[in-house]
Amino acid sequence: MISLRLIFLFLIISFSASAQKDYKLWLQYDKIANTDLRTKYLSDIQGIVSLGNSETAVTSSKELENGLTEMLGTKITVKSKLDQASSIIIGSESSLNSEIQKASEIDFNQINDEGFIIKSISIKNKKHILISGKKDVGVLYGIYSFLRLIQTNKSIQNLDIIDSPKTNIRILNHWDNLDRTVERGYAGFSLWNWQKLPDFIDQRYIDYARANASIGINGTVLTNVNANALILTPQYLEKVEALAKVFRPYGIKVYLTARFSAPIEIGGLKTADPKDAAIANWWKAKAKEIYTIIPDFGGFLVKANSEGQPGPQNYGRDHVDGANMLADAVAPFGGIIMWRAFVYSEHDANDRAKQAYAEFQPYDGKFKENVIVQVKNGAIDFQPREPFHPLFGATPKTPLMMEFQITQEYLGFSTHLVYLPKLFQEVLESDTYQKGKGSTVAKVVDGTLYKNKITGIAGVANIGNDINWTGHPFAQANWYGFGRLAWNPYLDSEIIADEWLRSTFCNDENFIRPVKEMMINSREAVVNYMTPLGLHHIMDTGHHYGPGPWVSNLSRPEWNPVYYHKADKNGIGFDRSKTGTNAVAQYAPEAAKIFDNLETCPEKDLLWFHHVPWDYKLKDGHNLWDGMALKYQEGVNQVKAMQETWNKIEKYVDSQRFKEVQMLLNIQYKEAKWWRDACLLYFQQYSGKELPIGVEKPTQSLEYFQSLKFPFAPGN
Ligand code: GCV
Repeated sequence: MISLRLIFLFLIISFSASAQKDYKLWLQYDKIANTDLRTKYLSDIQGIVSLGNSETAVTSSKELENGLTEMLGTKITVKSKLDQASSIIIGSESSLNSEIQKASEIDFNQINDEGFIIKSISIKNKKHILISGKKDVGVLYGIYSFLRLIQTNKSIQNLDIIDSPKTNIRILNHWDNLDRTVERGYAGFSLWNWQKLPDFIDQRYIDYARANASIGINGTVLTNVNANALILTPQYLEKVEALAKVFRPYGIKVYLTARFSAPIEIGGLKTADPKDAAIANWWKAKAKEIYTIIPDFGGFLVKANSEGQPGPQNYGRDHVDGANMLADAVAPFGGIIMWRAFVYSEHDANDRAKQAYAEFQPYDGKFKENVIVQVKNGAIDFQPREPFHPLFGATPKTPLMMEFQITQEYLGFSTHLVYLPKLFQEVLESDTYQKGKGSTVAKVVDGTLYKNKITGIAGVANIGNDINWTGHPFAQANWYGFGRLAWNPYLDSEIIADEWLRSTFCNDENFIRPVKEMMINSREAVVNYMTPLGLHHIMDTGHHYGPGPWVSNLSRPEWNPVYYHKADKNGIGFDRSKTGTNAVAQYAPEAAKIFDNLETCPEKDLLWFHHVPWDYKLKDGHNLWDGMALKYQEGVNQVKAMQETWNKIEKYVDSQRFKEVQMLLNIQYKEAKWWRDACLLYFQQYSGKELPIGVEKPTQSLEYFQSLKFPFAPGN
């Protein structure tokens, strides 16, 4: 009996240790396995000298103390004065005494207000490492960067690191509703427990802030863009204030979504017309009310006249009128307006891919200085692959911020392992040619192309209250990678994967090498088994879970997959060339020329821009039908290879995360085959051709796949 109890206790303890691993994200701070290395680090790190005393400075030194103590396996203590021990000295420019300043010879002009410098220095013949910045928040970022060096087992000799974020606003967009459901959320319910706020501060809020600060995220929009005006009432604002207070020491500002009709819904007014003085005054008063309790409130994110949301067009006004009215309200307090360009209308017969550009490009130069237009990475909607949005680079006088989707609405939810930084990097590296060759999307976004004052990158969060935050253990890498790329849009996603794996799992090369490769290939795998060769938006209706290329009965034409693939006896694909909808003309002439010509259009985007005959010869010699079928099969094979990789690394991973990923990969494999079979059976009706050798025969009929229903698919 006793032994049974002991076994039970042991199981509980080991389960909670594993669960903690899941929860701790990339901030595991595991004790360094290599003892020689640990001893080496210990000779350079005998203490911490913390010079600041602001909330952020205290937070930083605690994080450093905890991180180092855990990784070095010895208590590393914090002192306020330098002594004879080799120390990590932390403090902002103004806190450094003349002795440290002289020894470091730091030129603070090399960094911006959020940047940091990590430098090996010598004082009285003793080696120290200085982590500094113009402001305390820079020091905080420097500390996380230093901890990452140790986490990834890098040398800390002769350090001279100078780094600043390349964008101003690095922000998560939570599509969280006030009832705690999350639109397109696949990791449980919302983190924000509105009912218990403001008095109950969940430890999660603090750990959320730590995780974000560690990757440089400095803003969070707490609420869904499909907004509820109640968030702007005093009852909710005091809850928002409580969250802002938790996030402040971590350099994170709080933003809210503004429902355009709020003056009617919570203000008792008869209209929300932006040209009506009473409405403008209502927003001014609302802004003042918010800033009185949250002085560093960031501003509003707005989805207006998009998918049924209210907006200025309800009153015969335009997006400029709406955005500028709100901009005036927050301007006195230093706030900004992030106005989304995700618009398309059922009343517009134009190609949906053209509508946002057509509407927003002519507004260039008309927005107030504190407005930034938020544009999705592609012109349709967060597909596994889309060519970059034509608005990037097309508005020299209007800053644009990137909107990526970290949550995997169209990429297998949180059941599929897809490493998204690969997708993000592909978009950021794309050449818009708007100011000649080399005018990449990254240069638009970081403001270097047109010298914009405000710059930013937003990511639609994949975070919920699941123990592991993101549903899939590897989806944590997408949150991490988003933050790293928002900090520096030129980073290489493979390096980010390396960092993340080492910080989250271990430094053993036998683990890192194969698992990194698995992550890197995972993005192309999902494109292959869902939407190869430029296919897009062929997911099932509403929830977007699984294939639905046959769907044709929705009220709005552009909600139907048949609108996007246009398969018929002659071929497949959306003709956006000069002879089709001429969407290519929205790009700079050089890019337009590349996309317009069948010969030069990258094959990965082929069916995005062209309707191509089934017999069209692809670059590898296959005809289109065979090539497409082989791509679907390749995607399935890639998932199988991912399973094989994972099954070999069991000894490097705790059993819980090992099993979770193993089960999820099994689901992904099943679903990759589902995608392949359903799509090929459906398109085969049009191609009229046999499956080529090498492609497995479907085990179910098309009718079977068409009959599948998912009434409670999450996130919908
Ligand atoms: C928040 C897509 C999603 C919607 C989302 C919308 C948007 O259409 O399916 O859930 O709404 O994008 O980005 O506004």
